[in-house]
Amino acid sequence: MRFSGLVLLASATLVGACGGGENKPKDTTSAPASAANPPANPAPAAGAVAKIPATGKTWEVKMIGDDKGYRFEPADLTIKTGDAVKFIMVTGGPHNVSFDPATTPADSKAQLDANMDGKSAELMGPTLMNPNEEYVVSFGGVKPGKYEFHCTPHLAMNMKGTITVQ
Ligand SMILES: [Cu+2]
Repeated sequence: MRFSGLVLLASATLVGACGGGENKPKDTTSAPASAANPPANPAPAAGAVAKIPATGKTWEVKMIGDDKGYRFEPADLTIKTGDAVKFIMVTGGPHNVSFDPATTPADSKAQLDANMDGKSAELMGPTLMNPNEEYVVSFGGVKPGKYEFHCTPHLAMNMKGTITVQ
């Protein structure tokens, strides 16, 4: 099977040379100096933090709810800066992973938040409903410290864990 390259040339040459008669507006009032239009500012806000992808190992944490209770397995994990943690929905959802803004180390809070895709709120990952759904959090640029997390729907059932970054 062979494809011959099909090149679509969209030649958008506008031939509308409109040299129409000059229709000067009557100059009865002098045009006011143009109001200062605020320039569009596409630049990100100062202090914005960009996501830093993981470069190290990817660890796995299962999210489980069964007759033994609701839990992360393992609940406590030690990783290195630049690793990633993959949360896997196994049973008993919906689950999520939510870091507590009050306990997350201040010097890495913005970075961790920036590293989380599809957040529902600050430091709160999306809700995983179905078995084998995954949510990966990069710890790129996240400094050493202890990061406490929980599952929002099952916080009252003590579905909590910690990630220690070395
Ligand atoms: Cu849960």
